Amino acid sequence: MKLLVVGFGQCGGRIVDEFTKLNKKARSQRGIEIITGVFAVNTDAADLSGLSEIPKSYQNRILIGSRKTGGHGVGKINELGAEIAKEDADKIVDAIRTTKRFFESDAFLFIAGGAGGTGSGSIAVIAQSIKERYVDKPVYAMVVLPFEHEESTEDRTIYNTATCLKSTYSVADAVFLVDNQRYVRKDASISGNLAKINSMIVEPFYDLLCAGEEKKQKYIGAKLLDAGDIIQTLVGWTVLGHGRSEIPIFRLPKGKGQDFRKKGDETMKGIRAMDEAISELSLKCNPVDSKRALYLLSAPAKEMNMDLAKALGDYMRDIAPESIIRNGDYPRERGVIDVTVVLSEMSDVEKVRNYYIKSTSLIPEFKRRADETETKLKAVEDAAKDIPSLL
Ligand SMILES: Nc1nc2c(ncn2[C@@H]2O[C@H](COP(=O)(O)OP(=O)(O)OP(=O)(O)O)[C@@H](O)[C@H]2O)c(=O)[nH]1
Ligand SMILES: [Mg+2]
Repeated sequence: MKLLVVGFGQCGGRIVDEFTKLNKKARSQRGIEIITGVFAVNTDAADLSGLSEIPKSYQNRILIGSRKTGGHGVGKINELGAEIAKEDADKIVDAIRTTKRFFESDAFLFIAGGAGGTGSGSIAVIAQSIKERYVDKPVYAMVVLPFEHEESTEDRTIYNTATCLKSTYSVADAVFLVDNQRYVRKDASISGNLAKINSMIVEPFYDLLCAGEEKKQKYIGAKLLDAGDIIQTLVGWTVLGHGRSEIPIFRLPKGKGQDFRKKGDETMKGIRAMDEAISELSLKCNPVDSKRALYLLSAPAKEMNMDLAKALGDYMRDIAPESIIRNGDYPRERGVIDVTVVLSEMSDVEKVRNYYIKSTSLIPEFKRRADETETKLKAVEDAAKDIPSLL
């Protein structure tokens, strides 16, 4: 499957940088292309210059709203981000539309941090413009949810995330939810390491996108997972994960009973990889709530067997009993068993629900603060009424 990826705001741009790297890796390791175009959209010129992989041209690094912000961002006001995106929508759509390999794209993937101003405000606006123009191509969004410490220090964090999620969900075909906090859970040392987190965020996309693009017979699985399967799976709230088990590259010569033991071993390792994929999902959620799911097993051809395929299928069925489950195998890896999991059409996502509830209670508080500021300003103005003006 080939994606055209667009990042909005700093977070979005950096993750697209990571997707650009992923495409380079697919090209050099596997000789295939999985990305048709990379774009970063921002109100902040410095953030655009800070990117490293996206081509430096103004068609790929798109500065919007420079008349309003002077190229310095919108300072967390996502309403302003949305307004600027509406004004400059044509500029963005034209850049996307005229990219060389536009028509090879199976879908769009738009990415933004929910808590900021530019990305949070603009992602849904541009998703809507693209959706109206290209009715047949799915538009997927990835919204990155803030770290816990950001939520506790600034109310805008929650409010921006809630408004971004609501608007994006209403226009995109599916929304990948990615919770920043999940990536520091296991290893606190990476808490400040956004680059590391970004590479973990894009990791599950590697095999998922590559599997259907293989042209060589020996890398095509018994059950090929292609763009059609992925598009059929992606609807509404979506999470994804990736897990891996190491397996020895060289084996001792076959002894009596070893074949049987080996098969059992592989099945265990496959299950362990799937376990990891599920426990490392991009957002904590209950798999029972998913209505569509997908898993991809990637391992050396000789390690894939019916027992392993059945064990993984049973595992998925157990955790997501109401889901339509699609699957595929990808005989590519050496020395590892990789499992990629996507859970989609989630009927309930606690974290999203909480953002909505908390923001609703914040609205009167924001109004009260705005009124208070106005009253104070008025008082200052009143006090100045007898002072002569120099203008
Ligand atoms: N995973 C990840 N999250 C990031 C990254 N950069 C920022 N974020 C998160 O994204 C949110 C802030 O969004 P930004 O993208 O910085 O904001 P923006 O869209 O540029 O908006 P303004 O700067 O307010 O105009 C916060 O929750 C950050 O933790 C990144 O590179 N990776
Ligand atoms: Mg910014």
